[in-house]
Amino acid sequence: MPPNRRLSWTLPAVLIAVGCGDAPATPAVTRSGPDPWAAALRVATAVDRNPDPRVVEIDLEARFGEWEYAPGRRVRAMTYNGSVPGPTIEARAGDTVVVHFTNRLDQPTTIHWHGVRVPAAMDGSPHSQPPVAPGASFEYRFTVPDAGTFWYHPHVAESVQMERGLYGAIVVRGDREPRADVEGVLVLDDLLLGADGQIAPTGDLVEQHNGREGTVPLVNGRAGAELPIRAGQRQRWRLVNAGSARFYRLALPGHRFTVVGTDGGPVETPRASDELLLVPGDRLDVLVDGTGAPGSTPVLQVLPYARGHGAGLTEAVDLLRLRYAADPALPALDPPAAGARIEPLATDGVTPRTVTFDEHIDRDAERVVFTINDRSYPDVPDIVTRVGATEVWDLVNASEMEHPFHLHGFFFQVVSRNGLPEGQRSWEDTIQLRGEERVRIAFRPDARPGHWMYHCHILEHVEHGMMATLRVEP
Ligand SMILES: [Cu+2]
Repeated sequence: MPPNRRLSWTLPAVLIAVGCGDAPATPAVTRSGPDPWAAALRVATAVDRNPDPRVVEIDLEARFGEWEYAPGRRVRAMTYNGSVPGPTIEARAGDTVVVHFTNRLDQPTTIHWHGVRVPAAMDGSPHSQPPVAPGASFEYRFTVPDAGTFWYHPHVAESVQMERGLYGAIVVRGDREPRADVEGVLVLDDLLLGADGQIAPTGDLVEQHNGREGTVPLVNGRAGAELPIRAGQRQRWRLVNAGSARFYRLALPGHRFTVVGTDGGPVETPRASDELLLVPGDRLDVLVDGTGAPGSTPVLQVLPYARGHGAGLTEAVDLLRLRYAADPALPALDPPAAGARIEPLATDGVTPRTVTFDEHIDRDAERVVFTINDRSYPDVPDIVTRVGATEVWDLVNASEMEHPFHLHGFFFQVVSRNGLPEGQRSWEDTIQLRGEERVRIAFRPDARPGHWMYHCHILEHVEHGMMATLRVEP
């Protein structure tokens, strides 16, 4: 296997700094230690069977399996290659990724490469390909042009297949990465268990309306895991929200997060924050400096968050305990260097399109209906544009409930929220859309024509119609 791909889980931390843009101030070897992700939080790396260092070629199989989410606690699950999360796909920006996918489930599925700028035919959406039938195979082949943290999951029966374990992380490294002593993915999710201890079947109207929120918080598919850390150490966390409907408002008492990346890769200026918010589908790339005392055990918490109609957490929940080694503190590292320049998209003269998200209950049919511009998928008229045209969309949430917005294929910039300019420029594919909020976004489709979905990333809302198509013509 190519040596440049195996940086995150199995090698000592000293190797992670190799090739980074930030020159180490002190020899990295003095800072290395055991890999904190080696035990409870470990996620396997997808095995690359192609000797070409610029090609990552892997086998991926969706199959039923047992998911041990806590020691001795197992549920029947859907897995990629037998594990939850599925193996992390690691590559360098510009690499070609080839995935030999086989569906061993009893139902059709696809894989969507969330955030990766793939050709439309590889996007795994309902317009990209017929679903892969049980027993059938499909070869996904694309390049990964951007450094960042992405993820993969089905785009068929999402609220069943993703809830049962079908998701995995994608880590793409660039030439300039912020320096950290150790790094790893933290994929967030939760489980809702039935009386039999198994994953609860699809719920009632309230669950269909609010989206499923589980009672067992998970990090990397495990409940109650601990993350070792050392005082003074800098950890890089690649956070992915793979939950159906949970909004993760995170805080770690006594610590600050430094955000170095969002959905589309590095931010311009790393920014310190006491809290993070990840809506479903979202990613954040953060540095956590070990400002705690040797021997202490601070807890990463999910803070209360009301997202409309009584949905969301009302009390803080413990997500992950950190365990500080007794070792004396390492010397603190300098603040991270600036990231990538993000040019603002010129939008002068572009007429914004209004895209309105709403919902109602059809009492006669006893079902909830989620709409885009008053229609439900697949009856929402396509938005049609051309490669290279600047698009400005006013996302209007006419409902009280929040609807995290996801656009396939292209990163966008948030221009303003309720008319107020957005403070920090960034590239996003999934953003918060608060109740009764109006968010203006801008993007410019590059030369990948085709049909691209946009939708709410609360899985139950997608399935009840809050999805539509952007058609990009050559
Ligand atoms: Cu929604």
